Amino acid sequence: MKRSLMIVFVIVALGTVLLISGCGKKKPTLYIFNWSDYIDPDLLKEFELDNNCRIRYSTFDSNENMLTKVKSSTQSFDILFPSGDHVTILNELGLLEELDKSKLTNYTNLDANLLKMATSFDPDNRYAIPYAWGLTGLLYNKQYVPEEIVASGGWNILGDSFFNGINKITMLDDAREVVGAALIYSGYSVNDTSPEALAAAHNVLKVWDRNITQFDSDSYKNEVQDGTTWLAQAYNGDAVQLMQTNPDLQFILPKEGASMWMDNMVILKSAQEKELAYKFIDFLLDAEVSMRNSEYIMYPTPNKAAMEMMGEAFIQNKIINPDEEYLDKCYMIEYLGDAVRSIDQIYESIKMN
Ligand code: N2P
Repeated sequence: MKRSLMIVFVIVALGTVLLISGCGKKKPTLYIFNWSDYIDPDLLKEFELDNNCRIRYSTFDSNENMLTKVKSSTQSFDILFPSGDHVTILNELGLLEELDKSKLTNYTNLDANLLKMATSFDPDNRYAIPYAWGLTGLLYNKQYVPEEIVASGGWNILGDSFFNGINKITMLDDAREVVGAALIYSGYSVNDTSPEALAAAHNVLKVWDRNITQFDSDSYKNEVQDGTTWLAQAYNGDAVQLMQTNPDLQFILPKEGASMWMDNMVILKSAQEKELAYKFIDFLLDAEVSMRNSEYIMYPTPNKAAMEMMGEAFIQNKIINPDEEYLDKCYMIEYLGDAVRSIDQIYESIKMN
């Protein structure tokens, strides 16, 4: 055999061996869509290595934006992390896969009480696996906001005349959170859509809006550190993440109470990699993995086995784990059906101003 022919033969043979052994195969890819700053990135790498797959991870900053993308996107996701009310919305749209719990060997790690709570948005826990829960309050930088301004400890700090004309306050880009804060301040539940409750909340928001520069759920995290923003409506765990490295940042759980939410993992009916999606959810349900993740994201997990392993600093942190007495003043953001439109309208009119 001629030397060049021999080389061609070897290359073809090698290629065939590689193809048969599967090494030439494209790795399966899992598409995940989650809130920003809401997972320990090392865990993603570990899962990829252990399962010889790739993860394409994208983030969103509000349920509304997530929903718009999921409905309009040509690229389909496998796993989403919606809040409870949006689990119901996604399910009503027929987008969710009914879960086969036999594929989730670590499901029993979940706290039975929190699973029961989750039935308010997912009856019989058929579509969603609770992931983390938290509260929304106020984050401020004490370099810029004097102690006497925040001393009242209530939501109305947002309307304080100290902030008039200086454009240093942001609120979340989230209708339920913005109108919810005004509802709580006015003495109503975040789920109250009665005309009196909404009129009261709207009036409060008109006053707060004089101080609000933007409705944003992400850039405030840098801005509250560099002085662009002094005070921001923020999720408690995101605030604690920032406070770990910046001692000027403080967080207030407003004295009137706060909104509460539970975020979840769901698999889309249209998912291309369902088996891998189950594996990923089961991986995150492992007690040690879940404990590591919670200590990274700084949100409590509904994983009871993980909570039992959590370090003292996490457990003792009153921003993440407030007393029962405070939790009694908090309202879980619930699915409101069409009534949510009146909340959206108020939010849009405030945002437009
Ligand atoms: C994580 C945001 C928490 C989700 N960065 C609020 N539901």
